[in-house]
Amino acid sequence: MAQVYVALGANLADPISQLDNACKALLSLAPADSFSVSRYYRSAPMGDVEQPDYVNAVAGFKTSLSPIDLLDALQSIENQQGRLRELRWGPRTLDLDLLLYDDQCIDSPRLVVPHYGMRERSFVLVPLSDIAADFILPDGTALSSLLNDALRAELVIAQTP
Ligand code: ROI
Repeated sequence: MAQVYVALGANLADPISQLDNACKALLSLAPADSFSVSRYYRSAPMGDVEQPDYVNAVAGFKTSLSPIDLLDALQSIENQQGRLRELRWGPRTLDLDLLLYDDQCIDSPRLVVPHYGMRERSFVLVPLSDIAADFILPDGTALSSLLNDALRAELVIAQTP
């Protein structure tokens, strides 16, 4: 079975319940003893669209689904929870992004793994580090160094003594 990590995000229609329900649905794809989920984090929306704050988390589990079958399963959970085809960068009831699938690198029209945005997004890196602090990406980069860079990028040096 493959070890996979999925990012969860929601900012509409009671985001915490959206994440709770998504976790229940994800659990049904996995052996129960392989499933873990990070704490839920409130985060300011990334992007220029004015919208409510998000609640973000990351779940990790083992699955025997292929990457594309897993993507289909994630999209069907999003749809079951009322996700509409919204604006790009707009608010959403539930977003499930496949971040990592074992140490595979996938670059196909429907699926890019590792997920393209995960390296810079603290709302993905921080929850991932809750459940996989020592994680090393397929290209050998340590999660801890990405996290350090992402958090540093949020601050600007005003003066060096
Ligand atoms: N911003 C935050 N903070 N969290 C998200 O999950 C998220 N998802 C998105 C965009 C619109 C990029 N902004 C986000 O899809």
